[in-house]
Amino acid sequence: MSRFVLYNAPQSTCSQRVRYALHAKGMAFEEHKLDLFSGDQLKPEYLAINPNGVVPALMDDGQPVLDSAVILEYLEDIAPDVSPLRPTTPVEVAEMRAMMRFIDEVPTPAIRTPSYNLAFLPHFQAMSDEAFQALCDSKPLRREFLMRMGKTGFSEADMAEAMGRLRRGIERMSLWLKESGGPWLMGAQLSLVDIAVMPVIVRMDDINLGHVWDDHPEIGDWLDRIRDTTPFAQTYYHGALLTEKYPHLAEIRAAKAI
Ligand SMILES: N[C@@H](CCC(=O)N[C@@H](CS)C(=O)NCC(=O)O)C(=O)O
Repeated sequence: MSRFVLYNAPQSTCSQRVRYALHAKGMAFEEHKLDLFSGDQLKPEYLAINPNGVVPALMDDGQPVLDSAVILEYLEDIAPDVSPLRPTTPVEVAEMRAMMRFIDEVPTPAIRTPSYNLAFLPHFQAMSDEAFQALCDSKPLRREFLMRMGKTGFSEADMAEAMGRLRRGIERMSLWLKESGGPWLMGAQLSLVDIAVMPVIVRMDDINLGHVWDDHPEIGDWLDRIRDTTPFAQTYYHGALLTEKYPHLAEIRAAKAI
């Protein structure tokens, strides 16, 4: 059995961060794919690993390490010299962590709203009110989020708020690229900041929200650049994009490309 076991889901943005970092650092791992719509993340055996009932969870020799941003830092802590993804001076590390906090406060939670409205909602619409409420109640981390969505989806106001946050995320990335001189968000080296925000940008592009950076071509260039890295293809295997699972999103995307 491998030292590292990753409990995750192909399309989960938080899982994609961790898959990318593991591949970038050349760490072999055993992957367990959970079906989030069948409730694998809420089964007692998984809750014993992660009481928050979300993916990812990384097991290191049987010891659970939880939360994608924590896991990214953990991988650096245990293998700082293998393909480093963190700067070395305390000031730069503090700067990197502040950037990651911004990502986790602003764009990362915001991407869930359009993802649910545009892709995941049908999974809930056929449920009875009682079954839906029971599902909400069973989620340690996402109870209120799901209740706010309800069976009819997030309101226009919620969508507008999420789009505003995503826009602010794009503007901040653009500023970081300008300040650091690129090509990565902290300058010459790809870092945990790039990995932390990557799934949000890939998801925006996937669900046809790439127009948000029409006025910021440097974001499109950054996306092309990270797509060209070797760990990207290993992370985004078939089934990791929503357009690969939800045909209606692929149709919208194809229509826009004409
Ligand atoms: N802060 C946590 C959030 C994890 C999270 O929200 N995971 C989502 C997938 S990206 C999940 O497992 N959702 C399952 C659910 O809502 O039931 C992390 O970064 O690991």
